[in-house]
Amino acid sequence: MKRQLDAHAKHGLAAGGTARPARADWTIDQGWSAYTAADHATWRTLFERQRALLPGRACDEFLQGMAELPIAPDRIPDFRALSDVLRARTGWEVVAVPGLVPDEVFFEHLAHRRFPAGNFIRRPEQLDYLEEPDVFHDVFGHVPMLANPVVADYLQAYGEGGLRARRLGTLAQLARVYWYTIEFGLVAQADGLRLYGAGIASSFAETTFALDDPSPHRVGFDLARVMRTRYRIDDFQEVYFVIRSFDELLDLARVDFAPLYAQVRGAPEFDPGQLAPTDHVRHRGTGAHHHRAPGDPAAAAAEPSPP
Ligand code: HBI
Ligand code: FE
Repeated sequence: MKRQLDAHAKHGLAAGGTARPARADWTIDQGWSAYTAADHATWRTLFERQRALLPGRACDEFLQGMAELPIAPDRIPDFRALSDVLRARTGWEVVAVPGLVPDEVFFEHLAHRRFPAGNFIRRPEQLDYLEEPDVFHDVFGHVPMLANPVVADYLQAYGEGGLRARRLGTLAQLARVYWYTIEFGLVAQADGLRLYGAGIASSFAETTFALDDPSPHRVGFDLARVMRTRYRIDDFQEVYFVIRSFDELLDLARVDFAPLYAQVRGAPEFDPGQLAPTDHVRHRGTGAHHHRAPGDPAAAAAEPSPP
């Protein structure tokens, strides 16, 4: 199964134990001039195939952010130029990191409106498979939404909430909220469902799977429900949660999670493909993608196609 694994795939393994960063906050220089022509060509390939899919699938805010920021097909963006524009819009900047960083370092950056982005780009043979977030996932997937004031505040609140959740022992619950919003969120627009999650927006195969495929459930977002829902890191999601508008994220940035953690603690968890009786089900998935038998010829057809 080829797919883009996200940051959380190696949750906790980020620091590795061996690597000792030169700077305490794990930032490095992007090293923009060290990118090769092949690196820029990989960026272009990834960019062009997403660009063809996103109109009508990415939410208006994503497309607007992309249009306003210096993110273009011809080259990997220079984080300094990108940060100059982003800072003027929402006070965020993009800083370079070598890959996954420890949770507390990640949260500390977000809490200060710094988005840590991998400076490396995947190899050409890895267009659809990646274990750590690279510059395409981080910049193409995440940064356009950071030009939106609501998402900008929400992500900062997530960073602050992450530091609290570490102390409370509720990191797993908080990480699910991040996963099902910032990474794999859908939003209902006037003309239908659109993606805003970076894990979808940066994945060629999941872009169509999340929106067009009958297999996954699409369920109205509910905070306590999401906190109780496990997620897949090795395949497409079995369920996508749909916000009605970005005002719902704005509420999330303000709500005190502590009473919710108490409510959720001890409550049964949901498997990714399981529906709850109280769900607002927008689309009941067939589950065909995840339930197919290995070697089933129909399954092969359901595989994401290579680039
Ligand atoms: N580091 N660079 C990077 N990017 C992430 O998305 C990231 C991370 N470290 C930890 C982490 N994500 C998650 O495990 C937390 O959101 C829970
Ligand atoms: Fe991500």
